[in-house]
Amino acid sequence: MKKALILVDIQNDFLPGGALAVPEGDMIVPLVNRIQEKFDLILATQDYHPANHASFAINHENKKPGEIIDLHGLTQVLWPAHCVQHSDGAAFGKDLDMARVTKIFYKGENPDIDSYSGFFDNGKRKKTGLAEYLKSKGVDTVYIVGLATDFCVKFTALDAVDLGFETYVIKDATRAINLQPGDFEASLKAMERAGVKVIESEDL
Ligand code: VGL
Ligand code: ZN
Repeated sequence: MKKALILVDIQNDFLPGGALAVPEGDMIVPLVNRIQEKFDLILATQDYHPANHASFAINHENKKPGEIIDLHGLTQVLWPAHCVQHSDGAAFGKDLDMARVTKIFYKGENPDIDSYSGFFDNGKRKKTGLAEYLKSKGVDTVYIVGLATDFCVKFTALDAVDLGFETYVIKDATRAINLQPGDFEASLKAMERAGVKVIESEDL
């Protein structure tokens, strides 16, 4: 069994003060740093949007963040502009230990489609290369942490299971956006139903 730890989108815009701040997002950082010693392979995803990205409310007339639109046939939540390429908001949190991260997988670079999963865009049209990289390293088990539980962590975990990886989400090393109250718990349940094992960091 070869295990990898995947750090999902632990970027300034998802941390307090960021454009799409996840409540308590900063609280996972010391924990994520601490658990890294348990893994041989550590990877990160980085939400990395061009300024004209279609997921930004500002790029649509008369739309506000939180509204939902149909984007080329896919349901799309509109977000505040966030994680714009080369901006400080797109950078990894300054207290996040990146020294042992061997590869970063970018997502959300295509302006016409959003990308919650670290593996594919939301239409599953294009791969990020994460699955192929994990397989090339002989990884069969992935542990997922980061932001946000109810979006990028969830879709990364669901795809990981689908791709045949034994998949764990370390619940206390994630935080949710909670557009609706209860989205954190609902997303954990949805992941469990799909075969993701939801654990606490103390179970490692
Ligand atoms: C995310 C919304 C938009 C996430 C990324 O990382 O969970 N959520 N872009
Ligand atoms: Zn995004």
